Amino acid sequence: MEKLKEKFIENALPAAQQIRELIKKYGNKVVGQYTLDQVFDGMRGMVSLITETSKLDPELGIRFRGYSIPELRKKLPKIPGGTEPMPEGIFYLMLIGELPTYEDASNITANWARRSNVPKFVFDIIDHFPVNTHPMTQFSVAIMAMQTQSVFAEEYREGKLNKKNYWEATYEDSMNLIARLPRIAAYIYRHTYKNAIHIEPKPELDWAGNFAHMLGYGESIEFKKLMRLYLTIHADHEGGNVSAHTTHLVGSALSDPYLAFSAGMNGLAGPLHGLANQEVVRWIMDLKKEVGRKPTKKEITNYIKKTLEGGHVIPGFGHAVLRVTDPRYMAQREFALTYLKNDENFKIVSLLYEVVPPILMELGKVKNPWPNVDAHSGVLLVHYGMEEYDFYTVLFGVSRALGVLASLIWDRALGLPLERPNSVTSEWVKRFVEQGG
Ligand code: HAX
Repeated sequence: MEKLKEKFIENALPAAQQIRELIKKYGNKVVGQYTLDQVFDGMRGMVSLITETSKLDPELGIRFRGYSIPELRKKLPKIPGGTEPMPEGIFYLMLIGELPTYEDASNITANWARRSNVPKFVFDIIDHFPVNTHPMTQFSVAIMAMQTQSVFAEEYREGKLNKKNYWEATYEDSMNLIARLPRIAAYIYRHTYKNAIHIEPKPELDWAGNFAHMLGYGESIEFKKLMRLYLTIHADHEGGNVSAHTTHLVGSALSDPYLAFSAGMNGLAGPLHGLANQEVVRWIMDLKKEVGRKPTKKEITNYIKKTLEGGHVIPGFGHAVLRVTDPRYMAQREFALTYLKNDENFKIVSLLYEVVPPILMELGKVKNPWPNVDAHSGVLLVHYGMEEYDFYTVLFGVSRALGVLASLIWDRALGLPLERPNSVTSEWVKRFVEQGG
């Protein structure tokens, strides 16, 4: 049996037992109360999900199994001579709950390389997309197409699955899926933007390094570093965000990981979620077109005001939970300060950091005026020549697979049930308040 699977059995199965005992003993404890506002406000702040892989603190930002991003940039394994963590390491941490050694991370590299063969019909399907098909649509369809390979779906249909083994078939599908995503994403990129000239994988490289290579940026050591950082920091943001929650919700119907993850990707493709990264760069480029390559603070202020007056949000700013600058933004800023300090787009991003928050604060309604992860990622990619903005959310999706699929394996190991909250009509609400609540 694979070492990673053994380790998961060692850690997750006793945890599942402990949780069952906890629920038996404390199942009737009141966790919290919620207001009518929250019911109409997208369930903000209601504790209603279990997600083991990470936890978001409004003031401190994301913690992966308790570790912050700056800590993980130091503590997660790196390739020999490398400076950024290997995404394989954060997957191990989220799945197992312990920091991996370099050997643990490189075992995952080899494991994913073994599983990375994408069936030809998936490429054929991508080949038939009109090139103006949004890359996220191609990505989601390609994931769905691979569903024919689902171990979970096949074993379930054949009656081979016992509830106790759901996690194992979910593990197999999730590992296969994660292993194949970089190839699929790179194929979509090259199909859409590089005249369908594809680049064969180099399985001897680490997962992120090989992805950078297949995209066509393998010559740049810095781009590979950026991919390792990018794919690590976008991996998870606890369970309530749209992509994580959707994957969990669809998975709760025992839809297999292909169905569940593809659904999650459709949520990530929304402009209030992952699509914001392409929106940010487009907005910055429009700003440059309108006022010139080196806008002043005053010109930026006017542009922001015009965007708001047009009834639009400022992309890359604000967050449903965070109340401080996103640590994922700061990690990318540190990267930029090291490698592209004089880049003109980075300078604009830095100016926006100074100019946007006071303007959003002045509106009086924005709960978090600070930049989020998407405010920064695009200009880093543009710096290395990746200027196809519509592709950016696919990169986010490849990374997000690590967190949401590790969570899905945990969902099945913990035996979490079908998700089915209660819903009411607004008529019901009116009667409820009229009768004194
Ligand atoms: N620009 C202008 N107005 C904003 C704003 C922004 N960046 N952020 C919030 N607001 C507005 C909201 O639209 C809302 O206005 P109305 O009451 O008129 O509807 C009001 O301020 C209160 O919103 P909030 O409670 O502060 O924020 P929400 O939890 O409702 O929304 C969002 C959080 C991230 C969706 C929001 O801040 C936003 O639209 N930001 C811009 C898009 C963006 O960057 N999205 C990516 C977020 C990170 C992520 O998920 N990445 O994948």
